[in-house]
Amino acid sequence: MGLGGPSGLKGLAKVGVRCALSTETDLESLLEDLGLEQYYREKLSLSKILQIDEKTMADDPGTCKSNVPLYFLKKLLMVNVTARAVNPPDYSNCDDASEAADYNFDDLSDSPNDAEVFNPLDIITALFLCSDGFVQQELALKMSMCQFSVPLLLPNCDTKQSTLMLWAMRDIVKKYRPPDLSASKGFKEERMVLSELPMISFVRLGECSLSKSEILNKLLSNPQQYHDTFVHHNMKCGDSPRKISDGLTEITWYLPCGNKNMDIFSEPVAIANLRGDIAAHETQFSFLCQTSAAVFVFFDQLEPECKLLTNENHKAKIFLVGNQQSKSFNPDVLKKIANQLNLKKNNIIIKTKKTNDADFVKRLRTTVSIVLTNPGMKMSIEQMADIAHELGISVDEDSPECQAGRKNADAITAEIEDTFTFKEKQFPLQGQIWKELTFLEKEEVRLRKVGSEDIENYKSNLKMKKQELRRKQNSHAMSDFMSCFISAISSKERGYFLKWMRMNLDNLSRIKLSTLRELYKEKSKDSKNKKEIKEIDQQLSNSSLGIEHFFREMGQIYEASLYLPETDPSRQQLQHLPRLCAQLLLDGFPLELVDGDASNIPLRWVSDVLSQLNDLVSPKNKILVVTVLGVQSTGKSTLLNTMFGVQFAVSSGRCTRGAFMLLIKVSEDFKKDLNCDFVVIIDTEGLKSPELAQLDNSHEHDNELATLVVGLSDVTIINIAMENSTEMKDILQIVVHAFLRMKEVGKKPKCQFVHQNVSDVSAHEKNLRDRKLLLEQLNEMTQAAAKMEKKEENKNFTDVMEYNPDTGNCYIPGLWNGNPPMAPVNVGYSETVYELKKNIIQLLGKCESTSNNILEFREWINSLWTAVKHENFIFSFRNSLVADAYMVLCTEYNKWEWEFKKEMYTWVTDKETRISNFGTVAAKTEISELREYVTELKSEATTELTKWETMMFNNLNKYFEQPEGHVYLVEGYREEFSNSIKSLRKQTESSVFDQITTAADIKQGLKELDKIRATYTEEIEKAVCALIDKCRKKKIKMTDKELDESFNKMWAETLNTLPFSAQQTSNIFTSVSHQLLTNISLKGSHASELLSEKRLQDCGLKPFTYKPKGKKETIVHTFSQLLPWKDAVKAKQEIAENIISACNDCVSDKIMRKTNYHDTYIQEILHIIDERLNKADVDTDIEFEVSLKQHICGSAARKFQKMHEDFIQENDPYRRLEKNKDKFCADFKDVFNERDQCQKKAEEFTNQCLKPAVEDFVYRHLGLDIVDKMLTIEEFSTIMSFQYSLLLDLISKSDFQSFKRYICSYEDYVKSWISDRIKEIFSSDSALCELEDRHLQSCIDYINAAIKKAKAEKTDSLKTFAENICKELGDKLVISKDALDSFMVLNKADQDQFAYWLNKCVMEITEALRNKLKNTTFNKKNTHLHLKPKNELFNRVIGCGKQCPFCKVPCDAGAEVHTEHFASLHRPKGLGRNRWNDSQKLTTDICSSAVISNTHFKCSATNNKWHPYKDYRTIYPDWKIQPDVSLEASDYWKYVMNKYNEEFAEAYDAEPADIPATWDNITEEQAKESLKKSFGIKVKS
Ligand SMILES: Nc1nc2c(ncn2[C@@H]2O[C@H](COP(=O)(O)OP(=O)(O)OP(=O)(O)O)[C@@H](O)[C@H]2O)c(=O)[nH]1
Ligand SMILES: [Mg+2]
Ligand SMILES: [Zn+2]
Ligand SMILES: [Zn+2]
Repeated sequence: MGLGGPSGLKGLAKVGVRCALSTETDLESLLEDLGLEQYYREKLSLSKILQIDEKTMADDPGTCKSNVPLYFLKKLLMVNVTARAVNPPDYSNCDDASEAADYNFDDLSDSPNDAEVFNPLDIITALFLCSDGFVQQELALKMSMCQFSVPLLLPNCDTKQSTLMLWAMRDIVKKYRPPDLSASKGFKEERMVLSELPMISFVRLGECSLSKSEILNKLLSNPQQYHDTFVHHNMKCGDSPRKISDGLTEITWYLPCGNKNMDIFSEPVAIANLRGDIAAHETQFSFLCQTSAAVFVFFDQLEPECKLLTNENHKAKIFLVGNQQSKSFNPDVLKKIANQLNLKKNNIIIKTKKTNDADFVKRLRTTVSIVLTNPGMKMSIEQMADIAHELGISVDEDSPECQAGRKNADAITAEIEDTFTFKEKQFPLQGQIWKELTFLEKEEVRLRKVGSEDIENYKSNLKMKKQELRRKQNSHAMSDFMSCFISAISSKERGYFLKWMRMNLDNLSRIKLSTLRELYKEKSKDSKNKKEIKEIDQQLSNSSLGIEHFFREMGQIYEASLYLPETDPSRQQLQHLPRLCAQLLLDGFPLELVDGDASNIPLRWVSDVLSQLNDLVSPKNKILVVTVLGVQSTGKSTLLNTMFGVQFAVSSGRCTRGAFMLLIKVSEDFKKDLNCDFVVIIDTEGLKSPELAQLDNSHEHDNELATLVVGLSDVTIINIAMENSTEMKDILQIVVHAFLRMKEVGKKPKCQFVHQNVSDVSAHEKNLRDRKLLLEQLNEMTQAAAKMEKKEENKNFTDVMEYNPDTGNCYIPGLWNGNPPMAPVNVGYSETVYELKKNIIQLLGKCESTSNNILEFREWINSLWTAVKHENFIFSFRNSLVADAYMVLCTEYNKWEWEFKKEMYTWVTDKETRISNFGTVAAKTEISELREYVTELKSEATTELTKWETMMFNNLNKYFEQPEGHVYLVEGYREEFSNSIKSLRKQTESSVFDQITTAADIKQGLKELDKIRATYTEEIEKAVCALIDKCRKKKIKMTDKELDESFNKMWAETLNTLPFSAQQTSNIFTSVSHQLLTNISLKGSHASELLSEKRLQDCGLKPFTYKPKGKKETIVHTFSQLLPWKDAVKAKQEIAENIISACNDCVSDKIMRKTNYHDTYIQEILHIIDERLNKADVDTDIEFEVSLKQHICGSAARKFQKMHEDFIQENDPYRRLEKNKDKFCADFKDVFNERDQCQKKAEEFTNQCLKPAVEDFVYRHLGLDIVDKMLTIEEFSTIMSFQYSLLLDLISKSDFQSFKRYICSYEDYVKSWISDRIKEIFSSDSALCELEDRHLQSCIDYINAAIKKAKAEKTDSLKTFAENICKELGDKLVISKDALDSFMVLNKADQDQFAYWLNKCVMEITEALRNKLKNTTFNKKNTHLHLKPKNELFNRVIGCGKQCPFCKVPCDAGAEVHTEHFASLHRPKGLGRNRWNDSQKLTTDICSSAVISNTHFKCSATNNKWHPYKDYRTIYPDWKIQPDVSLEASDYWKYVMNKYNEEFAEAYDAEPADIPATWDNITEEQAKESLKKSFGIKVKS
């Protein structure tokens, strides 16, 4: 037998170049035709064949011949028994091929019309030759599941080297029932290469007219069910010539099921079949003869001298099988040979004319059965390796990698005697310690056993216990086995090593486990056997030992090492473990996510592995996740394995524990369809029925698991075995809960129901009723679940789930076609699973949200699991992705909101200016009636408001449509923001209307006065003119003095003729009283009575002090302590002071503008008070409210009274006239003397008319700009980032007083902080100057343009000229009428001259104003601003102003209108004065811990009755207090309280708190870090 060596395939290296046929070997040309040539060298690998690509979605290879092998492979991997039928390819539609432009004549043989087709055996042989060991194993496994024969000896026709496929078959494990076990219903589960079975071989000598393979198939088939185990002549393509598969020896097994009537053979037997003539394959024949119990030789014609058959080394019994009907059949030769071989009659089987096929097969069966009763030779395939070596047949396991892997694996597994003791000894970290750790981790967030202990102390103790356990873990040195394991998986043979490990471990525990599993399955059918089941379950868990246990230990070793100092060498040595594991994940090995035994996730370990994975694949790190959920042992793992070709552990009984994930690559060309780089598959432990779940409280475990995996998945497969509908109901309940929770956190995974074991093909139609029923049940359960989770708005399953009853169901027939072990996989099973796979891939492709990347997946695992550990999932869920998305949304919203406000502010300023100029020459409207003008403006305002409102809605909608940024996660907040827009519009509308009305009313009030003044001016002017005429007539030169005298005389006389009436002032107190009464009377008669007790005039004179009436009021807070009496009083006093301060700000703002009083002013103030009181969480009584309002209104009325009087005085016509007397006089003299007035008048006009208007203009706009600029600073972008900056600043200051102010007078502190920030930004910076300059310049530009325009229109008087200028500026500047009034009509000065001087003066005032502004302090400017930046910013960052009812931290919600208040960071209540009653020590309890504990509180809201903290929402329904999920969030305040414990105690007049031990370890850095985390601040800063 010639060993050809590897040189035979040289030609293949030249890919794409076709060599002349003569130099090409059969193998080369066939591989080329099959499209496999490239894989002959670089073998097909699992990752290559499992990846999801376009082929996944295509049903057949089409017309392309070279696609055939890969399609065969694809179908085979899905255990489709029709896999062999992909050959030949379908040529039915093949026109496009011939249309190809450059028709290649060399390729004629490839043309579709070529009738040449591949023999299936050639395809199989070629595939095995081109696959690596792992693919070979997979091929063999799937072939054996299809009950196809598998290669035992694989030929290579080029090298003439056969290979024993021992490794390839290693994975095949079969279960059967030998006769000796049939009574006990026991069974045997064996790895087939290890079982010592008799082998019966079938070979052919020379030509043979009997189809050996077909006869064999009949031999092995049931009468009812024929199955093609071997490829034979009469099947599709079976007759096409074999090119490379002669010499192939196949093997299959016949295994009994223990039923005499069904079993063909009652003993297990291996059947081998050699392809080709034994004369040409002597080696193979020898091999068979030395390993088989019997060899059946098929022949037509025998040579008399047949050396082949008479070889003495052959141990097997020989049987001769001939066909009498064959022409060449020669009985004489047969007799001779039979004698030579010493064959008995039974050893010769001749098919005669009389025997039909059935009889013939029966005869053969009988013969085989007889052999089996006394086989003589029994040998396992593993043992055949030696014989193979002797004969020069190579063994696939000979490869060095395989051997090295085996050596490493054996070194570990050889030492294992008892799995349980091995685990105890070698895996100490994952045993009891890990379970205790799990308990502590859960208790930390459940606080079930806190009892009467101080919560924070209790938590601190738990933390120390955890550290202690980690120390204990670290005290164990790593076992030798673990080091061996780690070094083995670091080697390049790790693939083989892990496979060997898996098989070895499986072999070790199989016997024990499979009996236990069977027992478990048996017992769990009847829930009465509770105790037994529990015991079996425990035993199962004790005796199972798989690779996952090694990895689990690795994870624990790693996690524990993180508790060592960073510099510790043993910690550093373990740093690489996550990367190692990440590489394995990439190689296709599963990672244990949930440890099913401890029911916990090693979060740090898993996180770090995923981070490493991310590093390895980035930027190709996008993933989509498919999960399966269902009752135990319903074939979930089988389903995934079939679907994706993976190898999750499969077995009957309790098998998968916890949850495993693995990665499947998506091919480059398919990424555009799927939009991800990997598909993650998660297999989970089966859910238990409630009866079983009760036993070990695994209900909780099931729920946790389901919530986790549903939360992680994009598509969840719900696996239901149809038989048992109550079982289905139970798991659906768990599933519905999980979906409901996901909806709450903003994730809406898709789901696909899979109904298994459906027998009928028309299932889908027939099950219409069932589907309806299913949906009804789902709806019912949704309602029940919604009630439990207190989310009753969910009425239907489709509310929580994207589910279409018609397409969301898949009916899968039973897995086996017939009875195992001899049943092949049902074609229907494979085909429907394939449909399901396509369906799921399509669903994945449709996931609108851009898929998560690995890091986001990691974040989901963390947040889901953390929330799952809490008792109340929804309320404990916190995820940085959601937080980020919320933050971004808030930031965006704030931008839109500011845009809106800015536009409306500018609009209303403009309109106010117009109203001020109404009725003057500067008026910008044709409308002469002010009321009418106001109506018009209001309608204009409505249009404007609607425009901007719509814009905001559009922005919001657009925001939620974008694919990035995980916007779907904050979909739940959409409504709030939408309502906020509506509310913003409403508020703005009312304030805009108010402003217009007020401006108009004030203007209206001035109208009479204006008229009077105008008449006066007219009279005076007339008089002056008359005087001038009179004087001129005198024709004498008059001295200045004389002129003065005559002017004075005229002035006095004229004034005497004018009817002066003193201007009436109103009594503002009356108006304010009236408004107050209206406001108070809404609160009932008692309130009105209280009001009438005191005159408003007597109120607000002294500082407000709160004097509670009646006996000691009880304001009770938290636990058993009442908030001390004086603290309660103090709290109210503080509230009052805050309100007073806010109202004072408002009043001074009005006064500063020097306008008239208007009722809207006091209404605004009352509104402020009401709103503040409403927000204040202290219970405010009516006495308090009335006295506070009286105080504020009294004081305000007094100030308004003065303002009003000032205003009237200012606008009094007589006074005004008097004020202008000098000017009139001067003008009179100038005109008389015919002096040129241009310069003087120009100066006057600019200084009195334009300058104040320009200054006012700048101040009107500056406020807006300042806010604009401030809002670009990160800290003002959202409430949360503001809080973050504020607290960060506080801790950096490390000043106790600041902390105290922050806590005790929050608003005050915030206000001054904002002021400081504004000052800081604008004093250090020339930014303000720039802004001022810009406005100044734009204003001056307007003026210059107006002058230019006025110049173009020739007028005859300066007054008209000036008026023309004013008219131009009427919508920009508020023109003082007064200044214009004093413009003498008689001035006939030169217009151009005037304009010249005007320009000059304007330039001068520009400079003057610039200097003035430069020299004005920021504070001074601030008082002039119309829009107060401080207030604007304050309103933005103060949010809704509500405070946590327990610890008083402010609400962080970003939408102005929200239904739930929440805070990112709660603090110990002691910081807010809370103390223990008896000891007077400040308390350390934090509400975010209290709400998950079993403790109680009482306060006035609970009527001083004890109320469980957990149930706080019945008392404070609008608060959402999330538990501190990270357990570190409150580190900031813990640090602060620890640091200033004494100071706080002293300030609060209490005793210092007992600080829990672990608080001492918190560093400033950690405190800052916790702050960052709590507010979701990204690295920056
Ligand atoms: N008769 C029948 N057996 C099936 C079917 N599907 C799977 N099996 C067998 O049922 C057994 C259990 O299958 P698994 O895939 O391990 O089931 P599982 O749901 O993953 O089990 P757990 O992980 O333990 O919950 C295996 O022996 C499968 O071969 C089916 O449709 N019909
Ligand atoms: Mg499973
Ligand atoms: Zn709180
Ligand atoms: Zn709020």
